[in-house]
Amino acid sequence: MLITALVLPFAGLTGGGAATASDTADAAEQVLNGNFDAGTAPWWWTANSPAAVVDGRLCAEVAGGTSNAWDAIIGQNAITLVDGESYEFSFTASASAPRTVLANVQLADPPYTAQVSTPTTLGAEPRTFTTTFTSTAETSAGQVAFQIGGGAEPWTFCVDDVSLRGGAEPPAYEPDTGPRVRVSQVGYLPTGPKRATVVTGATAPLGWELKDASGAVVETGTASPHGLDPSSRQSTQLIDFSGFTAHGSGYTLTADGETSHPFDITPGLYDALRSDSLAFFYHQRSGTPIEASLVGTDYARPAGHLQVAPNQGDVDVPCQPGVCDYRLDVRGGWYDAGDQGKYVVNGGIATAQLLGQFERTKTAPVSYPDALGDGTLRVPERNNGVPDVLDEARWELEFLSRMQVPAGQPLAGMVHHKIHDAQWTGLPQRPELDAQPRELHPPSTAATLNLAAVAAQGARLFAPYDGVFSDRLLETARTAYAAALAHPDVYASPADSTGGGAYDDTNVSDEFYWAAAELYLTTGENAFLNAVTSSPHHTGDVFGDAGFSWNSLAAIARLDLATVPSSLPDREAVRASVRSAANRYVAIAEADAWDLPFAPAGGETFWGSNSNVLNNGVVLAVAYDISGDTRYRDAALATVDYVLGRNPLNKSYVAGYGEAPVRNLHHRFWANQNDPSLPIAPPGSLAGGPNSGLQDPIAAAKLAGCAPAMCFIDDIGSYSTNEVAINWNSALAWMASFAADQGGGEPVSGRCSVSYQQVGSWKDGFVVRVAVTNTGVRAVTGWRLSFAFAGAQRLLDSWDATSVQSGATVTVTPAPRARTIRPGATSEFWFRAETSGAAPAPTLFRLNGNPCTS
Ligand code: 9MR
Ligand code: 9MR
Repeated sequence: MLITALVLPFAGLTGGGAATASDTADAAEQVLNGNFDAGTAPWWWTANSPAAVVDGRLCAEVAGGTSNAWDAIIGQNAITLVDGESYEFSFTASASAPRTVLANVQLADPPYTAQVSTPTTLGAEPRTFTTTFTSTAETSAGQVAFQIGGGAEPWTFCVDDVSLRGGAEPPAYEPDTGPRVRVSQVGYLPTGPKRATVVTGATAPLGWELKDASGAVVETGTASPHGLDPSSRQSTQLIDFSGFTAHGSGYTLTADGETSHPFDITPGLYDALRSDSLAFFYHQRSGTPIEASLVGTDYARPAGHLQVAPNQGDVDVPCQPGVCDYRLDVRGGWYDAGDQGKYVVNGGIATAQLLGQFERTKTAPVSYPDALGDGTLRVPERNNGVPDVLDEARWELEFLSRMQVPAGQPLAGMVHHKIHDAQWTGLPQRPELDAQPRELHPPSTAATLNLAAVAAQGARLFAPYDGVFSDRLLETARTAYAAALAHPDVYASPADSTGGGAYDDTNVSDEFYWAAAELYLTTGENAFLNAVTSSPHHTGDVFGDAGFSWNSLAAIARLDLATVPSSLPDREAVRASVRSAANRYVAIAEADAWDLPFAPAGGETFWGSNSNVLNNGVVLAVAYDISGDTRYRDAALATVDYVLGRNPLNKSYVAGYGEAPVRNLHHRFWANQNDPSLPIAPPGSLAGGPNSGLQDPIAAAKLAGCAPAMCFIDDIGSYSTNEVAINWNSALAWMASFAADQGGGEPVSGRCSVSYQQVGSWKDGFVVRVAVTNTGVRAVTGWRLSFAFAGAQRLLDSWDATSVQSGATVTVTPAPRARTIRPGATSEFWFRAETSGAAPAPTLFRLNGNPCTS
């Protein structure tokens, strides 16, 4: 970085305890969080001087061996300076050994012109320095910078009470919301719903025109006035152009004199999003190099947290003082979010949604299992014979298992709630350069049940690919569940949020339900069935209007009980409960200006709201999968439209997607806004989204008074609106996969029916008779029947057909004499299979790829 420092005389600078009284004392404060009460944001620093809040001050460990003052900087950007206005700049600072630093108010970008650049000599005792100046710059891109480089030896710089008073009140933040016609900036499926929202004062119905890329009008219509939308406090009208089904790119919608961002209409619309939203998880991997060959050079980085200096974890990690006296190897897993903590409760839901999107393809008629198969993702394990989405989930399952308290220790079988830095690191912070000590935090019942649930789900899904791993997962799940029963109320402390998030939760009845459900679906055992059916969640309302998240897991349990094949006695009631929730969501969407099936309490938005929106989409998608009712599919897809730009801010909340995507996500490595040599978040990364709680200094300073759905700012400092997180991207990935599957159009059903009957069994196996009936009007010749085993079933042999098992999927081709099935005729075959655990009959059979009734 090149800095042109204009060195001012010492005049105006006073050292000592008391600040000079000045007429700027009551003037507007331009520095945010100058006393570090809100942590480190929005302050940033160069990688060679990592800083943290210590005893209420910001302290940086400054590396030695640099030449220039500006080789190490602590700074804050986006400072507004007004030409001709006078300012008072003050701060309190100290140094571990006497040093002279430069305290600057300057331009953040070339030519970095300084208004003040004061050589300031610091000592061990904190001293307050004050200087005044009159700005000669007019900018909103000013910077306060402490240039602390240039020393041979490392030292510690501490600063507090940084203030820059004067000028005008910082200008009110005005989001650029672009054209008032709001569409999904990515586009629409030819056979799917196509709806848009116009923000307008007009009360009479507006005419609209759909234009193709050449500007030719291809469709016209009239919008429906919707009135005031409380989420944005704006008046709206709705456009429905679902009737237009041609394919193409570069379409625009025009209404009320405004033209939307361009969008596509194509069946493959969501294919890239399906893989990019999953690639996010590879990017977030800890304990392995992120390879340029898979992600490109911008995103490649060395392994983080493999105990290579300066990293202090995660291979041999102690507990927080007093928590335990053993150490654990907890390498691997995914970093949670913009921070580099690893939290079992959040790892749980994210893993469940990756496993779940794969498991869905075994039962959902409109799904394409191959799209999630081996070789579909940019992961190191591609082409290992295991579907890549399962490889990605395994990366986290291995980590989660390592968090379990070893046998022989107090609380054996319980799971440590989390592992993270002892102090919060700031931004940017490359994982491999994090020098903080890492610590295990106490075990919790919630974490233990998260492991029990996902290990049990993993056990059934991995059975066809890796029996040893599957058995190990099931053992882990059983141990965890038993430990949770023995210690049912060990809660993470809400106060435990130094250096990492708390993820506290004192209601674990939903986690108990979830773990029991997954264990039941995997084993079929009565003890787990009883725990499921006796849980208050089994018949309670688990699908809230505000969606589910990391601390409300009963919905995931219910969705799996509704879809994964099992002998659950009240399975039909469970499936009906998903449909009735979906009916309610459809009604909410019908009343909403953005067709959004989301109604948070009091209309307020909250931390991570985008994932709750998408999770309501997940419930609707499952309702569609089990019923075929396209009203559910359409309401589900509206949640994807919303995150892709059809929203009050006209912002695509998914990096790299749409015309106006988020760029400055809160992330310690994708911290381009703070350090231009670092990348922005990779395509497919989802922002947390609107949060009317304004829980970070940037949001608090810039968004006061915002309408709930507009409480969002694309600034790296706004961690309460603009962070990424594994549990948010897992919701996006689930929905992207569902949406991509819808691009293939309506399945051709009603042409076949299958009867699958177990006709004999022995200790570890069974015999099945399968009858395929042609219910269509044409003969089927050269047929192929496929289905997926839900659990550990393994095909041994078959009669009257050739059957081959690959992974979970069995593909059957007829004996030569049975090649043709005439309309109304039935072809039969038998097979034998081995198994352990529950061996439920598959519920979805496809004849030549098309779903049959069963
Ligand atoms: O940077 C942190 C971010 O990754 C977390 O999501 C967020 C919530 O736990 O916290 C951020 O860190 C802030 C912390 O919560 C409070 N102190 C200030 C931290 C940022 O400087
Ligand atoms: O997603 C979490 C949200 O529900 C909480 O309100 C918030 C504050 O506790 O924390 C969120 O989780 C953050 C976690 O604490 C630390 N890593 C980043 C997570 C996403 O911001």
